[in-house]
Amino acid sequence: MTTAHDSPTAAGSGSSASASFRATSRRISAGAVPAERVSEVVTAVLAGVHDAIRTHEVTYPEFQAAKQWLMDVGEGGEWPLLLDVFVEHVVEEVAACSQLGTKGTILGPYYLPDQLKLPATATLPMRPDEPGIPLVFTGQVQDTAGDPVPEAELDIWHADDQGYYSGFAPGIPDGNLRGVVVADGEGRFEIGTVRPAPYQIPTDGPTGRLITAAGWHPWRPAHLHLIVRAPGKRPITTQLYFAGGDWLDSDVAEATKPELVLDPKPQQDGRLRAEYDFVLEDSVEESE
Ligand code: MBD
Ligand code: FE
Repeated sequence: MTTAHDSPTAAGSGSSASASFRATSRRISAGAVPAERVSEVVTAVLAGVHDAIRTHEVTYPEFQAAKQWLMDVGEGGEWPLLLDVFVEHVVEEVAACSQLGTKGTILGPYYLPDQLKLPATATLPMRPDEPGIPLVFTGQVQDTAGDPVPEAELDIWHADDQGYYSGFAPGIPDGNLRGVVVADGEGRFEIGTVRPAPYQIPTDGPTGRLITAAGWHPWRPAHLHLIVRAPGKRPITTQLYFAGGDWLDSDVAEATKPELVLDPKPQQDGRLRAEYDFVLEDSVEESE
């Protein structure tokens, strides 16, 4: 548990992602996946590990250090963080290879379902003194023919001006900078928020220790997370980034795409304004 004295950078964010994952994801029961599938995928994963050991002549001390670190990842509750940062982008690549319309990218560990429903023109829940540059995010949800999609929902969440997520970093009110915006009859929306800061993987947990040990950097570029959904449409899970922002070309989670970059411009009232139109394809029947 975190205390008031902990910095919100603490491994707290990474470990509370474990509790959130357990609370929100369905468990696949043993036997639900055919043995052939388990065998072929696990054999391939192990072959990759074996190959790395041979190629790099991994030693006993290195093997024992790896074991220790893997135990720390579990005990520190950082499996969701670690896997979403280093693996999810390839799962998304495979899942989305047939998807038309707006590009998707990874969900990440900090989504929380069932947030406040808001009208098409709305301001996300925020503290009275919420730090950061005010941002107006506006646009339209369309279908692949370019027609407006009524009843579209934009489930949006993002880090604050310090890079911290409500529900995961301590000291931020529940639901801060999160909401489900219901677009108008023409699929249009106008969302008031503040510009998020880049996100730093907590440096004090096992994921951060790996990053430090390898000499990598722990940053994701600033981003808005969105799930855009509408009746009869295939939902998209995506993120939008900011042109010219730090780490845009070296995201530790490798989740940026050139189609997903906003270019906000200052308006007369001093707020930044960014526009983005989403394109949803018709949903196919459940294939899972
Ligand atoms: C994030 O904010 C995030 O979006 C991902 C994918 C991983 C870690 C932190
Ligand atoms: Fe994020």
